[in-house]
Amino acid sequence: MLVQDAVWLISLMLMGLILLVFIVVYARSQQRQDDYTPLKDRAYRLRTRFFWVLVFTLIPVGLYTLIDLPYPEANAETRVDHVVDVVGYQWRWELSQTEFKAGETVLFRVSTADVNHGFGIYDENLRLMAQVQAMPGYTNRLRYTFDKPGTYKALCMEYCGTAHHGMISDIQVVAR
Ligand SMILES: [Cu+2]
Repeated sequence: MLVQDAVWLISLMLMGLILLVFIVVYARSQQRQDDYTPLKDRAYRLRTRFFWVLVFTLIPVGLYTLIDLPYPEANAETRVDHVVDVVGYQWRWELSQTEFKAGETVLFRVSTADVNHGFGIYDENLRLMAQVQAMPGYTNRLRYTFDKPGTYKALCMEYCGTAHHGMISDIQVVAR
């Protein structure tokens, strides 16, 4: 398990705990010290409270499943056609592979040999298709599927010195 995943899980659990405290406080706030309410009314009240607890529990769970986190499968190394190592240098990219077939999914493992760079994949019209930060000491993963054939470009997206603009690598995607 990655450190980020563990931190995310712990954060979720803490958020859940805080939510639980809120629910308990809310439920208790309705209580009276000397309660002479008939039993059937109390049972009804309990049912109402139970309903709200359920709603407040289900809303976050529902939202969590609905939210589409960016690059959801970036960390999985399965179901990719190629795993490509990318290293940024002042001022060039080194890719272990630069030719792919259309429709192939590539997992880029991006790092840098010196300073921070930004690894951006652009299509033929220089439209940004995917990007990830290149950081010293880290390997950031970027999963991208090349849908159309053409000459893509890898550009640096983080100003990294005088020849930053020259960090261009071609990525060839040929038709199947
Ligand atoms: Cu750079």
